[in-house]
Amino acid sequence: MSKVSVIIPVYNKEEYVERCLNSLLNQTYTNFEAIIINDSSSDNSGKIIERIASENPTWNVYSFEENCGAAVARNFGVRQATGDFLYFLDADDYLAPYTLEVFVNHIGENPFLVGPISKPTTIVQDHYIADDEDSEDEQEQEESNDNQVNVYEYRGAKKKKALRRKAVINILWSHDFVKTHQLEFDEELIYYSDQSFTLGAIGVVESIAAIRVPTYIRGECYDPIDHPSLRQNPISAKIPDFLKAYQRFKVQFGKYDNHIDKYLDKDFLRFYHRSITNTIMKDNEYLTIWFEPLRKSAELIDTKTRLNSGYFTSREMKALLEKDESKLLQRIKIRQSYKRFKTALSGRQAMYKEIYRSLFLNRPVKENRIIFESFAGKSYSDNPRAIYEEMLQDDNSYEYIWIMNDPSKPIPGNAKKVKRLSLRYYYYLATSKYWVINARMPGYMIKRPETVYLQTWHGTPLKKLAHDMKEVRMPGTTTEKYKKNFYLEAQKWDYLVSPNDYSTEIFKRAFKFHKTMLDVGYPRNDVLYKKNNVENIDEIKKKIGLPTDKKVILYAPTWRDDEFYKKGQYKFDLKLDLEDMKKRLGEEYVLVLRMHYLIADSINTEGAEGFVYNLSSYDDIAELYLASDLLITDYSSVFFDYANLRRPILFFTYDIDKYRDTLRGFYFNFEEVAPGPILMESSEVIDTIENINQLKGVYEEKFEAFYERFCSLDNGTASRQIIKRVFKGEK
Ligand code: C2G
Repeated sequence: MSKVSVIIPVYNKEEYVERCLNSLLNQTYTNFEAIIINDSSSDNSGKIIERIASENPTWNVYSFEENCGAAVARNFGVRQATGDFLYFLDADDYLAPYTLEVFVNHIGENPFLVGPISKPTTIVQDHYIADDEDSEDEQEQEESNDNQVNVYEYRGAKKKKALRRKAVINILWSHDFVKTHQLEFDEELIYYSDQSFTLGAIGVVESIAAIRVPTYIRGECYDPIDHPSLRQNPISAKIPDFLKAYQRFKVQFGKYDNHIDKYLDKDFLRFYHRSITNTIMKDNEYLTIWFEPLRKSAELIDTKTRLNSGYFTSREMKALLEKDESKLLQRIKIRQSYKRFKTALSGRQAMYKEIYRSLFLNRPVKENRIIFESFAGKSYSDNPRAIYEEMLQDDNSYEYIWIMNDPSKPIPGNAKKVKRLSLRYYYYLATSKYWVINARMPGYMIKRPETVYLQTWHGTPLKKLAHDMKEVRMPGTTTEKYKKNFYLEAQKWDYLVSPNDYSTEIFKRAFKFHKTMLDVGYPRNDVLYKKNNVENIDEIKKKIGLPTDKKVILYAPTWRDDEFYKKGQYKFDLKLDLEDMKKRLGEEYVLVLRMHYLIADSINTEGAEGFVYNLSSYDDIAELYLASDLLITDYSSVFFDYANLRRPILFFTYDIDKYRDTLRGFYFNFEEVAPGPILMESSEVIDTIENINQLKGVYEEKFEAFYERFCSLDNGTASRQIIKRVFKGEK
């Protein structure tokens, strides 16, 4: 039985390293030694490693006095290894239980065997069927084909495909092969040292063997802002290392292998286009810093490849060779303008964006112009609406702009209604002094230094927000992307409204927001204090079309991150039995259904006609709060606002375990804090409503504590206070 040496360098990975080591402990193949190199971590990684290793005699931990980097740590690991095979694993990644077994069983006579690097969302089987495992039942064999491991060979030109895989992880290496060819990591390199090892290997083999079963999961970085992984570092930090690597690899490997040489040139040109020139355009000073290494690199490119690299690129390479810095900059600019021009012609939105960037953003900012937008134009509602309507009370000379998906909708006052994503939308965004917005803006929106961005947000958080979420599982994004985009957005906010001290603390941390917090309560709740009387409520009911002689139940649940059609369009599976509800409560009540704005499903109300009012597209939920006698909700921030009315709240939380534990996580113990009953079945909800009068006494104490914690800032003056501070400059 061959022995594997698993080499794991660790530097400040306290949040990940336990998962990594546990996945090693769970290996079905047990003849391995773990070589863990603590590269002078300053966090708790060392302690975690020691604890786990102390229980496993074949695990060796080495601690460096000072931080030396992954290349040094791995080379050190290789020198300690006593196994027949070597395998590199990173501390923030982890393995399927069968990984080592699959590799050892399939490497055969190959000097190394390459496996794929999989995403954290990959479903890993808990076992695999070995090729030689004979199954008597043919049908079972058929079904298990998916789990079978095939070894693929890449030869000749196809070998290049393997070159694209730069990382050294998830490859089983014959130790003898590594020794014979003296493969090692270039300690001069920080980000690209893996390739010094892999290129050395690829250069000396005829063919490359690979398997495709998911074996190695690359963990996501939970904090790409303050604790980025190596890969997450800004591109400007990586560029000098890349250039250095290119120059070294050309001499070391390119000279001897034509495939590698060509690959390196192409890779350099791709990187030059994608990363180097874009970074230079953001800050021209980089050009001066990188000019010399860039020129040296250009000198190394194969002449034919350089001349065939396209009109723009070959001219830029020429300017480099001529040592003409300003000519190079000029040529990069010409290419980029051409590219922008081409992109602008690719579609209407692309054209608008280009006009926005090159024309509108150069127009003067209008001091008295204010933009309002609620839920990305979906409705005329929420905090922006409340602030706007309060401003209308004043006699002032502001020019109000409302961004809406449907500008034909009537709204009070003299605001200009502008269709979202129209050309005018871009114009007004570019030229308004103030933005009053309750959700995130598209990332391409540029906030000018003169613009004042008042972000009102849209709810007290129960479910974890932004950077407080460890992993983000939403369609169309990754944890890293989501958190980076969120960060860039929140950096643009000048003011952030907070409904209570509890939210203030969370917002600061979860949004990494350090500018002015307006902790004054929620503008959208002002109306709950101003209009909570019989006349106003009857007026609202009439406006909505609700009967005034019946009590109103409002059902307003939230959305589920994992139930969706596509980005921004979520499913909702109604678990309330409407027919039963109508039968038992219909005499006394009507039911208002109010789905979250991200829900795309239309709800089937068959069998409950006359009892159910679907007001999902009604603009402002605050009016529905006022019109209702009690609320049914789940994990929606709706209940924090509704509590201002001191009316009964029922929590219909049929999926609480999944929601709390696997989707988002909560900020507090929901069951303990909730100011009303937690119900799992539709029938329980109906039972509770039938006995609604008993509820008040039971929940009185909890309710008071809840009100004190979350509602005590609200008193009907939030909008007024915000206007004073943001628009009138008062303290
Ligand atoms: N909302 C609504 N109807 C619903 C649910 C929500 O009109 N059925 C409105 C409410 O104003 C609510 C807001 O949308 O406060 C936010 O909805 P949440 O369900 O709380 O969910 P989310 O949009 O994810 O925002 O910090 C708060 C969170 O970010 C929650």
